[in-house]
Amino acid sequence: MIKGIIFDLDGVLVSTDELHYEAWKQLAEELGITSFTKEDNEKQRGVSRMESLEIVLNKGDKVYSEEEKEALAERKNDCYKELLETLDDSAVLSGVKEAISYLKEKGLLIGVGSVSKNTPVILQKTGLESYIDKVSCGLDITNSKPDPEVFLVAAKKLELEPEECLVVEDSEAGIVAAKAAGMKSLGVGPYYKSLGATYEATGLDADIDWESILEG
Ligand code: B16
Ligand code: MG
Repeated sequence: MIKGIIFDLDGVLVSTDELHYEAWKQLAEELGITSFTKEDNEKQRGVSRMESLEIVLNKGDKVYSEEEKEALAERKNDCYKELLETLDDSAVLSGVKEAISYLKEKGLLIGVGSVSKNTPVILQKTGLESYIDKVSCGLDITNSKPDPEVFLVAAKKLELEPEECLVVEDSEAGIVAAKAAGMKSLGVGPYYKSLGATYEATGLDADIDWESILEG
């Protein structure tokens, strides 16, 4: 029996995945890397900031020290944070508020499980804060997805057992993390069919059979 739903943030609740792409693309261009594409950006879904940086740097041939990499990641984050300043509730993806309201009415607990360290500001700026019971994010963890830590921390904060939680994700790393945490998953987003999730839907605005999913 499912008692709590843990939602990933970027690409599931909000469209910030587009802003991540814009910020990484800008950094790549500043470094003289012109071949960084949307396809490369798809590999950054759900993975940490430093791992995402490696995906950009692998498109070029220059070698950077750890110190330089830290500075580059910070540069990207500054650009991303600037883009986040314009964020409002229009960034909330279609069907999100309706799905959460329905689940809350059914007595489900609602959590967020995101490796993003910008999670609190995103929830605040989009007005999603009031929909969420507990947040587990990049500020709470040391290991990024596909490690299960972010979802296990979310379950603990919700005071639920892992098997009582369902994860909603748009990334393969996130689905692997959910499995490793002992949780079932609902895969959404442009790649929902190839994520390996327990259940699949194009997005939270799809006709989802929550009744049977919640029975576990
Ligand atoms: P930040 P999620 C992930 O969020 C993004 O999908 C990924 O592209 C990003 O690198 C990561 O957060 C770290 O974000 O740089 O803001 O700390 O999908 O787990 O909600
Ligand atoms: Mg995501």
